[in-house]
Amino acid sequence: MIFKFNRMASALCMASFLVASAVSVQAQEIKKGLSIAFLPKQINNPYNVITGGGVSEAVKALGGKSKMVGPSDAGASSQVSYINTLTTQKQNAIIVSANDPNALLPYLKKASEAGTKIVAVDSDVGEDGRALFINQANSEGIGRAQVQLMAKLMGGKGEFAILSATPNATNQNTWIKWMQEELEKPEYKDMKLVKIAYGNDDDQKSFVETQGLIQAYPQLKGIISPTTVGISAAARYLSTSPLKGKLQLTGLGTPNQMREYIKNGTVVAFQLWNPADLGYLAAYAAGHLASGNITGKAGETFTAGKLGKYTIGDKGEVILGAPTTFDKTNIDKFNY
Ligand code: RAM
Repeated sequence: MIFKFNRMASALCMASFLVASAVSVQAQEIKKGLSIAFLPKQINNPYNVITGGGVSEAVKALGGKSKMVGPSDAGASSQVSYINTLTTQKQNAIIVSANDPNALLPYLKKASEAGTKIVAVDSDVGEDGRALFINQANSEGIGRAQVQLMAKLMGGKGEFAILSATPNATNQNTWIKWMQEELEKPEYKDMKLVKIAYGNDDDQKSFVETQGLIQAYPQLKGIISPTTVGISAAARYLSTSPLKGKLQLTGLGTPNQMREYIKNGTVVAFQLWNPADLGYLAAYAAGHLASGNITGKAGETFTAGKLGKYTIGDKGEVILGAPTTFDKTNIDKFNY
C-alpha cells in the first residue's frame, strides 16, 4: 500500500514537474503578430534612429509589426499626442524614451488601462507609468565615470561646465545628479562646475550654448556633454576654434558622429553603449510583457534573442550592460 502510494506520489510529482517545465518553456514564447511602437524623445536624432533600428530588428525576428513615431523636438509634452494615438490604435506595447518623467504619466496610465504594455527605454517615466525601464547602463556608474574621465582630461584642475539635453530629461538629470555626487570627493577639490547649460537636444541650440559657455567663462577648461546631440555640436564648434585641443570636451556620443573629432584632435575620449542593442532589448522585453511571460517584478527573467538572458531588478529596471570608452585606439572598431 505504502509502496503503491509512493509510486503514485512520485508519478504525480513527475507529471507536475513535466507540466511545470512545459509551462515555463511555453511561458517564454513570444506571441506572433504583436504590434510594438517605439516613441523616442525625437525622431530626427541619429541616436534615436539607431535605437529604432534595434527595435525593428527584434520585432521582425519575433514575427511582429513595429513602427517608430514621435516629435521632431524633445519638448516635455510633445510626446503626449503620440501616446494617445498609439492607445487608440490598440498597440500591444509602446516603448518610450521620455522627455519628461511626469508629463506623460496620465496618458501612459490610460494606455496601460486600455491593455497596452508600457516599456520605458533610455529615459525613464515615473515608475507608475510603465512596467519596465530598460536602462543603457547603471545610472550612477555613467554619472561618476563622466566626472572621472573629465578629471583625467583636464588634469583635475580648473573650471568646467555641463552641456545637457533638455532641462526635464530624466536620464541626463539622473546622470548629472551622480556627477555632482562624484564631485564631492576630495580628489576633485580643484575642479569647479560653473554652469549647467541646456542645448535641448537641438543641434543649433547646443552649438550656440557651447559658444555662450566659452564667452561667459574665459577660464573654462572642460565641457561634459552627456547627450549625443550636445557633444557632437560642441565638438563641431570647438573643431574650428582656437580652443581646439585645449578645452577638453567629453560626454556621451555615437562613434560615427564623433569619429572625425577624435581623428582631428578636438576630442580625446568619450563614452556610450550600443543604442541598437538598447532598442533590441526593449523590444524583446515588450514582447515578453505583451505575451504575459513577465509582469515587470524584480527577479523575473527573460531572454532577448542574440543578447541572451536578463533579470529584472528593483523598480522594474533592466540594465543593458557597461558603457564603452572610445578614443583614437578603438573608435574604428565601432560603426553606430
Ligand atoms: C541623446 C539623448 C538620449 C541619450 C543620449 C546619450 O541622444 O538625449 O536620451 O541617452 O543622448
